[in-house]
Amino acid sequence: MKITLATTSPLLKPDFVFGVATAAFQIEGAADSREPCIWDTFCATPGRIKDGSDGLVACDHVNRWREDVELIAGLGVDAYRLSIAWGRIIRRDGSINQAGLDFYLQLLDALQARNIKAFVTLYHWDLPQYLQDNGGWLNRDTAYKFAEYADVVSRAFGSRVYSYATLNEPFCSAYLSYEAGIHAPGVQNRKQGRQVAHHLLLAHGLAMQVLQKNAPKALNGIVLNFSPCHAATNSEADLRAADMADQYHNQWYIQPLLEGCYPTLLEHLPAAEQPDIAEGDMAIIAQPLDFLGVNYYTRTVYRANSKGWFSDVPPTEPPLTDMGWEIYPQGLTEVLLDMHRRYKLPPVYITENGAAMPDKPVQGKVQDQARVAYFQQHLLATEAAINAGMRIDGYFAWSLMDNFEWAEGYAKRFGIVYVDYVSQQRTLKASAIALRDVFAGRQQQR
Ligand code: IFM
Repeated sequence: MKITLATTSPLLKPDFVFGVATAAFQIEGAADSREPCIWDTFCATPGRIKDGSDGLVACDHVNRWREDVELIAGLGVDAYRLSIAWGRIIRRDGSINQAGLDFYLQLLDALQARNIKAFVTLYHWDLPQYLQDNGGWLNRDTAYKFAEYADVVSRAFGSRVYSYATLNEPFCSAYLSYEAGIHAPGVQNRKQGRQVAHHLLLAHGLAMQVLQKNAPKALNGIVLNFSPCHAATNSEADLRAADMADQYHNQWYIQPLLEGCYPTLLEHLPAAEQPDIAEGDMAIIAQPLDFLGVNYYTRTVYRANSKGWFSDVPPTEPPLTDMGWEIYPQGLTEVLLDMHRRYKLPPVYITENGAAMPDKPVQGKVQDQARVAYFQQHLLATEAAINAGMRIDGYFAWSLMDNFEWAEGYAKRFGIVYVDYVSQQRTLKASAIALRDVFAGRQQQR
């Protein structure tokens, strides 16, 4: 099966950026050459990770980065999205780990030598444990520490970086980590979740000021995840529940950035459960953005619950991915056009999109046709948003290769490249070949 785009597709225009994405903790390994992070602690806590695994070796990328850069270049992408491990750069005593910086500098140089744009995310969930020991994201001071880290990185990397994202999916670092308790550090506390969200957004605003000063030519912004929130029924209660979920899970993160305020839902929360917001915070948060990264995987359905709040209704009907997430490509067009209508947006990049599938190599090949179909449908959904008048400048497949899928461990495979975790052999799946063909066809037209 191939991925087919019409020759007139806006995705085939010369400036549209195609890339693949990864994140430090999920692929790097080499944990002994960085500070421990909250995910190391979480992994070491029995019962937290489904397969009992950890990120100590992962895809051994720190030792295999040369091979991985060749792999990326071989796909014919324009860009590679990676994240930096904070604890590989700043030690517990506050000193700078030059070896950690050098690792990324070599990687960035190798990408630049191959004309691959580096999209660098500063924080993809791996908070150094030494900061967690001091309160982590509940401590307002962590936001200022983040700006210092952004300063060190952006000075060291110079012109090697095409784009910086401050945070990846602050919803996950706040809600999944502090309310749902399923991500590190595994807390279940509503007030804390909201406080963490606020401090993350503050950290973003402070770091944006640093990035615009140190890297004014880079595209500086943030990556948020979105899921359209649909009502389980047409009842007034369920429709209201879906609207609350949308405010809480989607607008809570984008509205402060673009309009300097939280959604009105905040005012309806009990005072004791509202975040503390210091004078001037919202102005810091609402720094102008050069781009907004949008991560999309699925939609979510909600019903009203007896507590006047909302509960999600997990999907049961196929098509589902191996994560149990509904395959719902039209939801991507929906969230994009919804924010296009609501906000004055900067240029948008789809910074993550992909699917976990139960891949198995057969005679050395991985025929992940369902993933090929997933990409085909979601590329068309992106195209539909552009054709409806929205500016979207790029699309990144999640993920370059199979990796540590957080609380799911290594059992869920999102890669377009199959990783054998025993031999660390990488094998292109059919989806990688299909995407490579799209990119190659495009090069020929240029
Ligand atoms: O693997 C994650 C990634 O780290 C952040 N976005 C969602 C992906 C799939 O769950």
